[in-house]
Amino acid sequence: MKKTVAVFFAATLMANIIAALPTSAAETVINIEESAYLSDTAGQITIQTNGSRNVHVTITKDTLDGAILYYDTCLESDGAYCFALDSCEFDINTKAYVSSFTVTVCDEADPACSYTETGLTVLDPGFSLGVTNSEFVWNIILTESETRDVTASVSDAQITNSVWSGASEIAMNYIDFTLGDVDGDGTVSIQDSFSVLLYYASHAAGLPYQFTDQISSQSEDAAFSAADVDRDLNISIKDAFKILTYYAQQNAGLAPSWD
Ligand SMILES: [Ca+2]
Ligand SMILES: [Ca+2]
Repeated sequence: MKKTVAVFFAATLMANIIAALPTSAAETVINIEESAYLSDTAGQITIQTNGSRNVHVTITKDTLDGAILYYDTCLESDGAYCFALDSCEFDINTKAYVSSFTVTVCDEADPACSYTETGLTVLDPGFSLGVTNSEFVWNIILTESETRDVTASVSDAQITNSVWSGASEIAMNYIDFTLGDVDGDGTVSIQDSFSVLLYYASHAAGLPYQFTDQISSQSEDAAFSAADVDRDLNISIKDAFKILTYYAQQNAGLAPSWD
């Protein structure tokens, strides 16, 4: 029974695994406060970040009743962050306790720069032969680029010294932009608002207008993200109005805000 369960989980993870790469330990280790939903902690994922970019982490657990949000937090300094995970979800098919998690990491300032992995599995020590804990280590490397590309090398999870472990090396390219500065001239102005209006009206009329059809010092992807100030991945008249409001507040000597 136990051997069958262990083989099943190995096969499940193998389907999601691409290649193996080692990760290095960071000096700073920060323990994230446990979710209120945790009941039988048997695993953890350590997320290592490098450099000055803030990384947003979301972890949900897959259950028969749907997804439960476990963590939704921003990692604001480089180091290693440890998230406790449980194995308390009963799998009616295998008659064993196990938890399957979905983990998403993204650049806090550029949420479109994002990586998601499903099926990160924490085994129950009581049902898995020779396993006392499940541990996963992710090393996140963020690099500025003109386009967003993500590559992930996910190791083949295996039992080492009674620990079910896996490691991932995730390289993510983010685009550097300033919210509201659509033409990239360094300021949020009425011209930026006008560009958004023009984009919205053109697309509403079925015309293939792009931000870079006008003078712009940045790429179309960067201009789009700068224009989408309410971050709904759509360019609407609301974005134009928000930029105009921001510009007016700025000119009035107030502290402008996107909220
Ligand atoms: Ca501008
Ligand atoms: Ca928008």
